[in-house]
Formats: sequence, structure tokens, C-alpha cells
Amino acid sequence: MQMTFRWYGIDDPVSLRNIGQIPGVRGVVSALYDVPVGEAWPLDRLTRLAERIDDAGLRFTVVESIPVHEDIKLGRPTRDRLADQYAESIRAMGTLGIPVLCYNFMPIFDWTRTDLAMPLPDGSTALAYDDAALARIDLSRGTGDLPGWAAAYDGPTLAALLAAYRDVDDERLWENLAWLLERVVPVAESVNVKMAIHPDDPPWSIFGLPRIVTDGPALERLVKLVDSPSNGVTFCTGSLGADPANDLPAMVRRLGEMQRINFMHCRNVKITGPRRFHESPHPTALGDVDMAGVMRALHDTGFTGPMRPDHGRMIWGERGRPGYGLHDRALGATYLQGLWEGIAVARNQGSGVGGQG
Ligand code: DNO
Repeated sequence: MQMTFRWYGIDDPVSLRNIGQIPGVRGVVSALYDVPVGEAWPLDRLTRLAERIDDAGLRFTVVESIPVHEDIKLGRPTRDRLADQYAESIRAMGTLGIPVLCYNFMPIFDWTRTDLAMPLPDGSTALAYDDAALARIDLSRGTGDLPGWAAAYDGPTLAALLAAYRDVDDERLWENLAWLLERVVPVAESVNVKMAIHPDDPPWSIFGLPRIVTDGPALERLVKLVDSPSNGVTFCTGSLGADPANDLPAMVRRLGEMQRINFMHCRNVKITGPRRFHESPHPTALGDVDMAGVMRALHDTGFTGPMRPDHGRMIWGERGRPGYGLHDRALGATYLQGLWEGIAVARNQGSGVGGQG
């Protein structure tokens, strides 16, 4: 397991120096955030980003994300050119030796919350989701009222996109995902890049849109679409864990045995009602995710890939990007490494290898 940390580039209030001072963190998860969706990523710009990370004594380990254009998800005729451009970005990653690509296939919206700063009793704030609150959001004026998406779409653009998705049900979306993977996974494999789909967050349909990457059977279906180590998943405990029907350790075990977990996102959630949750600190006891069980399953299946602490709360008066402050995520990184070390020590003692390390 390699511990990594997400960095939003030079505008991120969390600096590379901050990241390098978190014990055990050597890998950085980043992206070119201002390339228009659908365009190929220029190699020279990606090179500069990688050099900046190298200069800080860190390593560019994961690209999160290269967004997939809506025309690909909708299966529109422009998709051929868009898939070629996507493949070109993957080749640029390969040229620089960046080994993992996290992406998602969620129609229109990526992760969605109804409150970006829900106060918790200890005075910290956390991201929260409530399906009833989501249902009250009026999209006729665009995404202005949707937390975190304010500037994304005006009314007419959003209405046109939502209308286009009326012809795309779950099966059609699966076909469009398979179509993309058949084209880009062979390219990824040829340049030693492992793709890792991020599950839908939350793991159910929102605003009537199809959402397909929500549970264990879906993740297993995904990896079978193209049989390659370059076609794997980002196992996000917080996204999948918002649905109490998902048995996370069992899911990790199955996908881990197939060697298709290419990236781990670890965070915890507290489920407070049907389709209602808020994010909680990383430790097992503080939410509904069995983090210890997940780590044991990962360890048992020989996970050697990158992991990052996902969203943290805002604590100690920090202000910053919702979910992506420094302090609580850094605590998460050290907690997760402690858990991992404890499991390794216990295993070594159990097998008589000696448990000093
Ligand atoms: C949220 C992230 C997601 C993730 C994308 C991957 O905090 O986990 O936005 O980066 O879904 O494409």
C-alpha cells in the first residue's frame, strides 16, 4: 500500500510542502483542472505538473480525474473523436510514468451533497447528504442552488442535458461505458496505466438520472467489460458505504482477489436515515464504515496500490475547499497507516515470522 494525498494544484491552500510533512505520504494525486472536458491533455503541461511534484520530493502517482465528456456517456456521434482524445491523455500519462487514472461515469453530476458545512456537535463541520433536501432543489434555474455546483450549468444548458438523458437508461449507459473502455483500456494497458473507475457518489440515482456504479455486482460487471489489469476500480469506502446494503469488506475481498482494485479512497460516513448521511472522521468506531475490516481484506488480498484519505471534516478553525482541508485528512492518513501496520504486525506474529516491524 502506498499512502497518497490529493492536491488541487498551485491554487490549493494545502501546499506540496504541507503534504510532504504528513508522515508516510509520498504520492500525490492531482490533475490538470483547466483543460476543457473532452480535449486531450497537453504533454508539456502534464510534464510541468509532474516536475513541480518531483521538485517537492514527492511523486505524481494518480491522475484524478480525466473527466469523461457527456457526449460519450450519451453515446453521441462525436464520441469517436472524444475517445481518441481521451486515449491521447492516457498516453501522456504513460510517457511520464504516472501509473493510475481515476475517472467516473456519472451523468452530469460528479459527487453531490446537500450541505457542505454541516455543524457536528464537536464544532467541526462535515459534508452531508439528504435525499429529501435534494428533492427540494429546483434545477430550472440551473445548478445555482446545488451546493458545490453553483457555477456549473445555467438553466437552459442543464435542461437540455437532462432531456438528452431521458433516452439513456441504465443498460444504455452500461453500453456506452463498455464502448469507451473497449477503446481506451488497450491503450492504457500498452502504456502501463491502470484505469480505476470511481463509484457513483451517492450510490443511487439523483434527479432521475441513471447511475450504475453503485454496488458489488456493478463493480464486478465493470471489470468484466474488458478483461485487463488496466480496467479496475477506485474502491471508495465513503461512496459505497452510504448504502448500508453494501458489505464493504466482502466487496474488497472479491475485487481484491481479482487484482482489480487499482486505487483506494478511504473515508467514513454516518448514516442517519434512508438516503441520508453525513461524513465522519476516518476511524471505524466513528461512522458506519468498517474501516478495519476493509483494511484487513485489502491486506489479505495483497493490495500494493495507492490509497488516499478521502474527504475530511473542517477542524481546528481551518478554512478551505469543502472536504479537502489539510488537518482531518492528515489525521486520516496516519490513522490508516497505523491500522495497516497493526494488521501487518498481527499477521506476522500469527505466521511466526516475528512481529517486531
Ligand atoms: C470527490 C472525489 C470525486 C472523484 C471523481 C473521480 O471528492 O472522490 O470527485 O474525484 O468522481 O472521477
